[in-house]
Amino acid sequence: SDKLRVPEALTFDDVLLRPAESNVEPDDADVGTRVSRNVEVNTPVLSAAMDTVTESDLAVAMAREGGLGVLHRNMEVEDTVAEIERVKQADELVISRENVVTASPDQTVSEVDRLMSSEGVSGAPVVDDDDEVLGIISGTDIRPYLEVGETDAVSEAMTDEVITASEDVTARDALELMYEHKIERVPLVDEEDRLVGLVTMQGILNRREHGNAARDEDGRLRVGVAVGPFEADRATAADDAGADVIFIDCAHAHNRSVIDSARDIKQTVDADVVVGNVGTREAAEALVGFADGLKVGIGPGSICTTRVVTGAGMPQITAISQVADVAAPEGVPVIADGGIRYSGDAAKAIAAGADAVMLGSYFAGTDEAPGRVITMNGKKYKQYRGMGSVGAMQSGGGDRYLKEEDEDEEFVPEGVEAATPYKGPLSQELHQLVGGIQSGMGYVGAETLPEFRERAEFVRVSAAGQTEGHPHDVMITDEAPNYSPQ
Ligand code: RVP
Repeated sequence: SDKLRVPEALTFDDVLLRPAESNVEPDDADVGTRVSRNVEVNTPVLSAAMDTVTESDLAVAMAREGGLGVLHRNMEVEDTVAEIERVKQADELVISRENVVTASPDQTVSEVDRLMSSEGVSGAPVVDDDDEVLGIISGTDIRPYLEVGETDAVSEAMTDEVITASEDVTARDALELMYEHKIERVPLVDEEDRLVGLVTMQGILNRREHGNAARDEDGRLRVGVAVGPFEADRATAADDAGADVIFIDCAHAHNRSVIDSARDIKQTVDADVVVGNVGTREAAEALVGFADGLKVGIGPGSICTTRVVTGAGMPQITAISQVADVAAPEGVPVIADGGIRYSGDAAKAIAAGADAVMLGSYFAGTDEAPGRVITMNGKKYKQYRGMGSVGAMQSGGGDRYLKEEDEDEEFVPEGVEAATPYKGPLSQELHQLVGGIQSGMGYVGAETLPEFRERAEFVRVSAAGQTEGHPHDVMITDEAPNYSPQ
């Protein structure tokens, strides 16, 4: 029957990039891209919105390296807001009044010491009831008092000759002041000497150190947030809190009620709205009219069982290419989500049409991911679970799979709970990933990602070719930073 005259669909291992004449050195290849209509980043990589991958710590690390972290949504809406604020404030040059930790002159030195360590700051302006700046107190002022066990008041210990600046001070001037007076922080004050903000040496150095960071117009780190397909309240709250991109997070976005809801959400927020996941041309056509970005992936994820549980799915290279065929002419960016094990997979995803890639398992083992390191048989791991696993669905978010929540019934999961090797800091992993993409661009002769998509040609790989491509007939003795056998 016609039903069995079926088209072929391909995934990462089915193809390779055909080498082409090149005058591009990998280090010069520019990987800047857009993750959505209005949001540019310097690294074409996003971290998955999963509760074992992206919370504020990882999102901060991602943005500092030029990419975008997408906060998961297995939390209360108010926690989503707090998480966004944590990312937005991480590298803020001027800490605004409400976020400055202050001391009052009649607190005891040990009280202030405890306050500073719980807030993670090393110094605090001392203000009176009218918020007028009287002095500044830091670890160096406090230590001599703590040594002798005295409970003196802050007013005794603080430095009362405070160097302040006005609200509109530039980073350069603030830094000059700090160097000149050998101080670490400058309170900003209004005409009446009332505290309006604080500039710290650490804040300025953070900015300098992360010159490639993904930042918004105000210089704050960028952050993405996942919301459920029908979670207008979380979307509005995330938008108000300053999220740069809102991701409508659904396992199958080519669904009438999901599309209607996503369109409504898009109309009520300022942030860009990326909709997913999709895996076909028709799905892209249904969404491209209003979405600011499309996310691709039906079943490729490392912890995903959608294809075996439901029998549905789309091999990822074909899915990316079908969606990009529709989205690219409309100027709508495409994000390839899931199934990326090696940097070469990321290069293939982009060459097939993606503007950026999203990874879960690749980052779940890093220091910045939630959860602690576990040791099994002498090896270190971190927990990594699908958002459609029983554990993750019990913590919320079953609507990702368009299921009604019913406490009496057992879940039909579409994901598993697993462990992934512990990897150390995220920056190292990302460095390998981006370096691999750049080298791929070198083999194809592309200086930019748009050029990469245009120039890239694929060849089909046989099973023999697949074996040839991995290390073979040897025993690996030293682990490479970017390769481990699957
Ligand atoms: P991977 O990088 O291969 O680990 O895949 C991560 C992606 O898998 C996520 O961004 C998401 O789209 C998908 N996912 C998350 N949970 C599940 C599941 O439980 N099936 N799938």
